[in-house]
Amino acid sequence: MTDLPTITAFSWVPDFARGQVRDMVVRWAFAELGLDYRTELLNAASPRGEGYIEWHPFDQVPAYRDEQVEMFESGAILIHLGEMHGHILPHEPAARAKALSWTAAILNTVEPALRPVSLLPLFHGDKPWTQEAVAALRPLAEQRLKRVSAALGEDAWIAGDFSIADILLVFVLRSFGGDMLAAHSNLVAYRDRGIARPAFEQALARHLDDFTTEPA
Ligand SMILES: N[C@@H](CCC(=O)N[C@@H](CS)C(=O)NCC(=O)O)C(=O)O
Repeated sequence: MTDLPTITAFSWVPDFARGQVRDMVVRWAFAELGLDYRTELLNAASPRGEGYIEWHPFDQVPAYRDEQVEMFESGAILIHLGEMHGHILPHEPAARAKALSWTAAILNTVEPALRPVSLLPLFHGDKPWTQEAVAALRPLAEQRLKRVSAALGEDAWIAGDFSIADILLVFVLRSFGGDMLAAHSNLVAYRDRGIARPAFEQALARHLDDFTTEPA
């Protein structure tokens, strides 16, 4: 019998973060592929345990291991899964290049603009500078969403057939889009189409099931 691939996740996070931790995207990819995995559950209070930093240099989740490779960074893990198992990363060069371009853009261009607008009020809502900072950062986030909306148009998925780029984009829109998404009905429909996929629902159920401990 071969060992199942392993991904790391937390055994507890506060309620607001449940469904938003990034092991979600790896679980979703596995569910799309119809493949099984095992989880190694870590305490959300860092440091996570002896040796983990050698696996994940930033002490975060998810990390990933299979019989051949050990990895960290959810985007890299998704590319690896796509390369190993197809389906969620097209084989044909032009389609693959488009999916990979969007994968990088979502992580490097879209998410960094959206993230502070969504997270500053959550984590620094009590600070005197938060409102001003969010007001300053919001135009770039809105501009990025406008470009994503224009690129998607009336298509079902961002880069042709459903791919790892959609797993990441749906995750980012769902986690960080906030009230800015309402300006783009195609992005709202896109996010809802993504989270209506049976694989997303399976991944979410398993992610939530793994919260098995109380706060440290
Ligand atoms: N860029 C990383 C981000 C990973 C990340 O932010 N993980 C969070 C959970 S969503 C984490 O482990 N946070 C705890 C910490 O940073 O100490 C990825 O996509 O894998």
